[in-house]
Amino acid sequence: MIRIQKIEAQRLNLRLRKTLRMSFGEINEQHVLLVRTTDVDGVQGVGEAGVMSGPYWNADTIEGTHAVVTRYAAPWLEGRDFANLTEYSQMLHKLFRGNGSARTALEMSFLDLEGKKSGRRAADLLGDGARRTQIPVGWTLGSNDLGLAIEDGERVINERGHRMFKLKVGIVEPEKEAEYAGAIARHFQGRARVLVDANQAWSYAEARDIVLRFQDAGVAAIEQPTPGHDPIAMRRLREETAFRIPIIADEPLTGPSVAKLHATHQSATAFALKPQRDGGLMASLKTAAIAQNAGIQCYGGTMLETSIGTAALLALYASVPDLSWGSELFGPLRLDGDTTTEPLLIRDGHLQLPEGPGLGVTLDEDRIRHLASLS
Ligand code: MUC
Ligand code: MG
Repeated sequence: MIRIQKIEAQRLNLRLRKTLRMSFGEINEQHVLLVRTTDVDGVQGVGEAGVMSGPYWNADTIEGTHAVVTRYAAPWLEGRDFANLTEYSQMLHKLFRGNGSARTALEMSFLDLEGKKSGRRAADLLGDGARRTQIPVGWTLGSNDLGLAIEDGERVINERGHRMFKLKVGIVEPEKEAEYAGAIARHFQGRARVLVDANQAWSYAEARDIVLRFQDAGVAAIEQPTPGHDPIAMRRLREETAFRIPIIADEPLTGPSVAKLHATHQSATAFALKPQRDGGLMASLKTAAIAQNAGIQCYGGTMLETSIGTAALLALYASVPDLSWGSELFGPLRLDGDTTTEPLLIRDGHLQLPEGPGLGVTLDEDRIRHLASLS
């Protein structure tokens, strides 16, 4: 039994090393809420949620996330006993609705605490325990200068051995983007596969033609080409255009019940997992189980976490039944600052599961203080 003494939240402000362009606009900032949960024995667990600037990718804001943790959750959790993360997560569902970012940061910090108390790795406390000790991690290439993107791709293959590149599309004319993606796919053929992510850019009518262009360009998969709220329309698009290119669902998967609907209608080949969007770590585990039962593959998504959140997602993705599409856990490499003393290790294109209990990371309080002082 773990009795919670105190839950504290701290806001950190980071910048992206390079502008992230998506179909809906440019992102340069990452706002992080660090959550620390301390039990009556003085053991502390840590978690985080990151919001890319404002409520642009989804509805969450850093201010709302902070308010939910400190005002609507902490006072009801402090002083209470919980046997495990499952019980803790059930309590969070009684306390507030939605707010996947707040739920994720709270669950992560409880998971880290539970691991530290029991001497077990976070990955062993999730689902049926760790199924992998490393997971593939991709890298995003720039979408507007082919020469630079190829140079960057060669550099990171050399340095870290990535075997998957992601390109953001839905930003300029689709014809140009398909041509660009094709040039990258051809250049790295046999060494790295190329995924494109349209972040819901195109209407269904537009997508019919566009998706086929990316298929012909040799792209390995396309993430969220259309607005995702209608699983039947997503399925119809796949059937009517008879395209073979795998579709990864992302933005619409806002929880296990929605994931169930998408699974029933077979709206996608794969589901991107993202606890902040799924509604927490436990919700992501449920989404992964729903995918497995429906023969849908999984992809380990990111919301650009620092090394704390990345370690938690690594534990989650190490424990899910399927991870056919690998992951995009490159948050710490894209952020101008970090929260831990040591970076997570990437070896031969694979992020390595740390050995230590809980999330297996050590906080760097000086770096955290610095990030908290930035506006
Ligand atoms: C997404 O998949 O839409 C965060 C980082 C990134 O590359 O994309 C976003 C999330
Ligand atoms: Mg996406």
